[in-house]
Amino acid sequence: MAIGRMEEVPAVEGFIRLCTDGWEQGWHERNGGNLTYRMKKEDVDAARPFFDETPRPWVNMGVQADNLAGEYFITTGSGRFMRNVQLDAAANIGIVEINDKGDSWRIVWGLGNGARPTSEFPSHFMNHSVRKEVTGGANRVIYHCHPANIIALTFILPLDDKTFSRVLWQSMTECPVIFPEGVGVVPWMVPGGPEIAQATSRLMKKYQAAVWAHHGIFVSGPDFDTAFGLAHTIEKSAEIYVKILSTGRPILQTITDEDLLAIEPSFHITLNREFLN
Ligand code: 2HA
Ligand code: ZN
Repeated sequence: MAIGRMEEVPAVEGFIRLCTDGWEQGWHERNGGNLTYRMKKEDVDAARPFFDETPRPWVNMGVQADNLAGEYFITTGSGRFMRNVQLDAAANIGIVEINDKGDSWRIVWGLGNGARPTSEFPSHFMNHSVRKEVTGGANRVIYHCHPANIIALTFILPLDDKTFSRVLWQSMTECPVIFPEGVGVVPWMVPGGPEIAQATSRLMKKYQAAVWAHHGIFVSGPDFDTAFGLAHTIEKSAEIYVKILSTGRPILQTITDEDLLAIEPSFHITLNREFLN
């Protein structure tokens, strides 16, 4: 059946579904969190019939990436609420085109009533550039959300990559398989600014995910399922650890470093040796 509206374009449909899933998890109070997707050529071809007749003016981003020149992104809107995306996509998300210098965007669809791309667009953009490069073009999704348990851990654990990676690996057996390189940790920084964008993109050269202290998580992935699944896995593991601590009982046994290493051959992974004792 022919596609009759933008919301039926598979990439847009997947984008909307992730927004709804994140809202249902309780990760997107008010306007919290944001999502961007770097479209494939076939996505752009499917979406183009629904683009506005005239694109809106170019807006300089203050960040630049050669490897994103000419790309199209689906993005949530600044100040828009994830819970509303499923009800009115055109008002709450949109599609932007990047210019041939890789330093400006213009809206070609959606973001109605004067909305702009997410306040974290510079962060997303810089991280798309890094992830596109280190994954040979495979990475397409950047997702930021505010899950309560991982945020809670940033108040009681030292803010270093090794501590967080080990706690997450040891609280749920699938974690080392899903992120064998571990996770990065960014200390508290002003949201939406260039500093948090740069600090995160430094970490995303090594990791698929970064924890933002007292704020949330920032994940990447090749598709919506994988990126959402990564956030879901990290938060589930954090929730288990918070529950363990909440019992007030001493930890009698855990997944040891020996156990972690024993996972490697069956799952064809290599754990980050910096995080093993
Ligand atoms: O979109 O979550 O980090 C609102 C935020 C900023
Ligand atoms: Zn946030």
